[in-house]
Amino acid sequence: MNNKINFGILLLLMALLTAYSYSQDEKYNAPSKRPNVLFIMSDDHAYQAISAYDNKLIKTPNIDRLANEGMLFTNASVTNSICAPSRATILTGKHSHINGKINNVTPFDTSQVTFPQLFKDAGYQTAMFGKLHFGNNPKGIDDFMILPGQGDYINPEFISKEGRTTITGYVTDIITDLTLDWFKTKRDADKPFMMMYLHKAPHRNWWPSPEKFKAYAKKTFPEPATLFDDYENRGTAAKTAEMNILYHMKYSSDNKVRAETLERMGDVQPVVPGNTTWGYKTYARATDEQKAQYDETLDAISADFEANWPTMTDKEKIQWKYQRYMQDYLATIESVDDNVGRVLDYLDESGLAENTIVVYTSDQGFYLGEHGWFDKRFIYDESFKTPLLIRWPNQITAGTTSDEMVQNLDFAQTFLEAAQINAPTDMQGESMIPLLTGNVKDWHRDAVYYHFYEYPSVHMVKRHYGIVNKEFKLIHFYHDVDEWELYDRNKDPQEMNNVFNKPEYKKIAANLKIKLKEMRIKYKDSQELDNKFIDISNTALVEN
Ligand code: SGN
Ligand code: CA
Repeated sequence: MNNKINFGILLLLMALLTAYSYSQDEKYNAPSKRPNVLFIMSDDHAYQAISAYDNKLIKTPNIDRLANEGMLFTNASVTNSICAPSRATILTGKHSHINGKINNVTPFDTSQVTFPQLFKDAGYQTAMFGKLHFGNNPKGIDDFMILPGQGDYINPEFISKEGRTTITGYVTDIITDLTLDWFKTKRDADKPFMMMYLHKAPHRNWWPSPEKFKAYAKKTFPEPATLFDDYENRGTAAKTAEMNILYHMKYSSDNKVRAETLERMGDVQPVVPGNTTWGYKTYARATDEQKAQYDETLDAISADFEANWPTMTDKEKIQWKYQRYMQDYLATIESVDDNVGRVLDYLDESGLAENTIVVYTSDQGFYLGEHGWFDKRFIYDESFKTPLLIRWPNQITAGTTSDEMVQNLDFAQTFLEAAQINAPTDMQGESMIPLLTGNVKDWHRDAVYYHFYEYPSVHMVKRHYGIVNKEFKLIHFYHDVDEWELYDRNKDPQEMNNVFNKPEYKKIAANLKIKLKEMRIKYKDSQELDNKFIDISNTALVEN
């Protein structure tokens, strides 16, 4: 009897909870069945290397499908252009200064609420495969196999609930195999799913699969207009950053010239200080059979380098390194695209595509030779912006584009609203549902806030914060400098001229300064916090 009453009360409670669980249902025409979410993210994938954005460098037909069948965001950005902080922002829906993961080194406070937990609590089945970057037991995830830290391209090790295992093969293929295997063997057809499918590629040092390494080493790519940038008309930060292709890209670990060749040539080392051979640690992981598949191409690269380097001008060295860089970077992306195709095909074959939101993004953008750079960190466009393509049948009109200022900060609230789960009120983003469903009038943000902290550290990009709207970008570099920069995004899309001190921009700069101040208050950032994070970082900034 008692049990019956208890059961009745339980049912009543569950009904109440369901009714309460989503009270924003006016905002979009929610499907009767809650949608699945497939969140695909790669590591350091520049939008310049997705043909839906720009087809000069590579064709990515599978990723492009999401734009053709969904929406492409041309002004999507991150709040802090570096790996682990971006992931923490995505999981928590909060800026770095609130979630505490300001750089790759400080620990992530796992007591925080992350959006996968809320999905799990709401009855979703959750899974994660690939690179998370931190932790070994992501909260709210039913099934996972994640790479430790940065992970490896060849024969990578994975962490799961059962411990660590090494899987033979190429990382991008393996992460996909694990994802597909989960869909085929573990998915509970009675529950919606939230899958995080997270690629390691195309992170440095860029190791392609053997076939693609061979094929891409023969290709030549167009150079960006600003490859030989001398940073005139920019501030100290651009001039002192250590991510220049000529000076900071390594012939060995990055460009894959054999250590023996460099040692024989002797005089190469001083040109790039610290041109160590440790990058070959990826190659060292390969079995003899796997090594043999790389050797012919590696030998050809070394032979070409040894024959031509001694007579190269600095300009030619930049060009040679840029081509090597693109060959490897883009080859890793072709694998990502092929594998995304495998997963999209599976969604089609299994009938899941119809009710699944598919997102493709990166943890930030990347420089592909623009301003003579590789890597990221800056608020300048190539690293501030990130690719974002979303497909959601019956909600997003196929083939649409949005230039609204959306951020990785918004993902959690967007997914939660799509899944009809209430978002915690202290999340700091905005749900993108109005944009996805074509109700642009319900989208009210016109500018975003950015803050980068990891300095002094690898690549030496100075601390800075700023405000960006569709027309302008105002930046304050601080800590060991106090410099302001202003860019006119429409007139100077390559960001070659800091106009902060130009009289004709005085009023604009003053207005933006006020807005930036308001924004810092709105997001609860402050000089006090800036100083606190400087103190914390002073204790230890060792890259992982
Ligand atoms: C390593 C890379 C850097 C990269 C950081 C952070 N060097 O230090 O180029 O910026 O990781 O990357 S490497 O020689 O080890 O590849 S992040 O994506 O994790 O933020
Ligand atoms: Ca990254």
